[in-house]
Amino acid sequence: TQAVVAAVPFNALKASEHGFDNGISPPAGQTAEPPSRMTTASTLSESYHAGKVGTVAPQGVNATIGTLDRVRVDSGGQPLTTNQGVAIADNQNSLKAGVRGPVLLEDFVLREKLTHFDHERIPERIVHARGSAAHGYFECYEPLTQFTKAAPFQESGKVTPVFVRFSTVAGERGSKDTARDVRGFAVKFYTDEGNWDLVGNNMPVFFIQDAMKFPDLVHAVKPEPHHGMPQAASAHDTFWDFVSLMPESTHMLMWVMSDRAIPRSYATMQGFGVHSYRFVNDAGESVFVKFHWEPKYGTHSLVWDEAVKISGADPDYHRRDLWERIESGVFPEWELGVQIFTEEQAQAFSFDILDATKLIPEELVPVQLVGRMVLNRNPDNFFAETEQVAFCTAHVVPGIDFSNDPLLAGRIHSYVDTQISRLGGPNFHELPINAPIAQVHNNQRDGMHRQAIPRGRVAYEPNSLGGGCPFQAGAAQGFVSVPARLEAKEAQGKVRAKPEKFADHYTQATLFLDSQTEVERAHIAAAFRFELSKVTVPAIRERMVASLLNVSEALAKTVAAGLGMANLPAPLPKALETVETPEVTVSATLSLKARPGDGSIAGRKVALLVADGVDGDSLLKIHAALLAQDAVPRFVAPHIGRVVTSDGTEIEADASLENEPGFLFDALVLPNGKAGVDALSKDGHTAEFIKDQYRHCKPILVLSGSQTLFAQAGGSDLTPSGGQDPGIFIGPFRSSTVQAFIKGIGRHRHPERETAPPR
Ligand code: HDE
Repeated sequence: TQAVVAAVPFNALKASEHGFDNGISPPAGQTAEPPSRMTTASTLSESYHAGKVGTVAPQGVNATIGTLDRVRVDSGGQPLTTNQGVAIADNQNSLKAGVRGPVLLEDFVLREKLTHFDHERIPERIVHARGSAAHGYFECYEPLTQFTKAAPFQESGKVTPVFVRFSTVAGERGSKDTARDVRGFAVKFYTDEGNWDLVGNNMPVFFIQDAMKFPDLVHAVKPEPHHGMPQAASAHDTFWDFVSLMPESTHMLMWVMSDRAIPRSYATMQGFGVHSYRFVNDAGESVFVKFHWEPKYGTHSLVWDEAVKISGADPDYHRRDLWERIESGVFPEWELGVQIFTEEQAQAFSFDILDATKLIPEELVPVQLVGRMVLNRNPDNFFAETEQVAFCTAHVVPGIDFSNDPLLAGRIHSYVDTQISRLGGPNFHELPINAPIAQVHNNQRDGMHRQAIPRGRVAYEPNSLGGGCPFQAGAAQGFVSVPARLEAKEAQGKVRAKPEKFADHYTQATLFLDSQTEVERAHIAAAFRFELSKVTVPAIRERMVASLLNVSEALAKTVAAGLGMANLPAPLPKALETVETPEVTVSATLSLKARPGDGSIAGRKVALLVADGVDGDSLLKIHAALLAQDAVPRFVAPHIGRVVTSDGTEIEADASLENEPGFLFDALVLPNGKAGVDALSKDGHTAEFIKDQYRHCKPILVLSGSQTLFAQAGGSDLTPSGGQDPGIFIGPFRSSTVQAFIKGIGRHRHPERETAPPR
């Protein structure tokens, strides 16, 4: 017999956590020894010049991790102490006046322990409370000095450490990961000229145009204030009441009702800076820039039924996925893209680039790839790093500047402001995860929780007693704001108003919809139907359909029919009847179809169903073939533990049909071996497992021995229109079939089989 050990997530830097320092060998190709030195810019730059970009990822070590070492605590082999370092003799019993007597006030050990515990929660983020983060690095491809003097873009191969946090927006800290929602995509670059936070989302536009409306938007989407429901969901009256009265949100609603709002993984989402920013070069010249993150593994989503089921079986689905990818060395990776354009170009566009509800079609301004970002290390402590990290749009470095986007203006204020109450004072920048690598020297002093010990008697400038230090850096070294040009109209005086093009609320909503495939459009209509079906006030549903009529009559009609509306309402009056002709009316790159990534199956979870008596040989070969491609094959059996195959081989099942249901996997293999298949078919979970995989359009490999099992669960290799289903692979065990199956997993999903309602 031969024992097969399941694929354990493994990080060489944390070998002890996986028991690999106890005489067990790490998986092939991995080393239990941490690298002996830090990965530096120059070592990566060598690999870049050797043409190895995209293939060399340093094993979880980077410059920020080094600076965090000073505060890392490792208690291995140490006695328990109080916060004063006094060793504790007894951690079980409080100090009493006799065994049955009262507890004494002098018990400082008990009191310290309870007091600290009583205060160990901090307020959660007002929005984006639920999130997960990782360390990594950004590597520049070619110098961008022509456009910007920002430190990360000055040399090819230059590496800048990053910490990245992904999040949902509406749900509370403990809410499910797979809610229909926007995802935050916040990147902190620890550049050698100070921290730069690019605080973006996984969608390129936003609900509102002016920061003035943000508290209203958030109050509308959060649980309703009288009863605190629903959690992590926009499907309720107040959200739809607000957005149906705010037609500027229509474009964003198209994105949020699309599958983009239910990503498969943080590693398979695009990211966007949303606003127009500025690049500024050494000569002080500036261009506009929009930032894009393009995932190496493609942009992939869940389907709604799947997202709903996952939220019950594994509310930590995205957190777990990010963690496991990094622990197992399949590092999430993105390329940074920039759309660069001038003030003159911007003025000619049919839309306003200061309006965060508009995107710039890639056909109009192409996306240039300027570097890549790799996430290669999980945090050591969730609270100290993921919870305490403070992203602020105000954190920019020389070479990056703001545009006049009025939404951005509010953000520049709000993020610093919120940290002061969330993290308990103005010194949050000293928390290790927030501290820049660049040195900090100024005359700011004191405040709650101050860590630094500034020396000397001088805390003012100008001074002569401190030799004039710290001195003002001047324009050559210091941050200089771009003297942005003011248009004549804007110079007229103070106004509370918007530029006219902001009032075109529908053109780009239609652009997005028209750029989707038929399946994607069907999902958008279904999402509107579902969300609005949860709205109890008919007038709100009608107003929303009236607004959709301005986007697409077909969409409005489908949604109205889905809501059982007898008559279509009149279209909502538009703020602007005549709009400028858009440059682009269909942008293929807005469809997920255009974003398959590199086609690899790295990180995908594949279930191989097993029970006593299955054919082991074929399954072990399939398991090995999947592992060789960095996928995560798991043996799933009626119970966890030992399964004995027909030839007596022992397989260790690390998941059961009950504890990891079918919808948690990206693909399915049904085995050969009569006794095993019979055993599986007796367990009702098997049919559910197959049904969900089938319904969610996942690739399924059906070895001949399971053909009946598959058919009994409702599976078929024909599509509803009678064609061959490209995601179903039925046949005897052959390596060509396995290869075809692997290719099918690379395609992620096979919507040809989908019907609504499901067959
Ligand atoms: Fe945020 N937002 N936001 N936001 N946002 C916060 O800051 C705010 C907006 C985004 O992982 C808060 O530290 C205002 C757009 C992300 O820690 C808060 C406005 C975009 C994160 C705040 C916006 C974002 C936040 C809550 C309109 C995409 C999570 C806690 C003017 C470009 C960062 C915190 C993390 C978090 C304010 C609009 C992205 C309250 C006032 C547009 C990714 O300060």
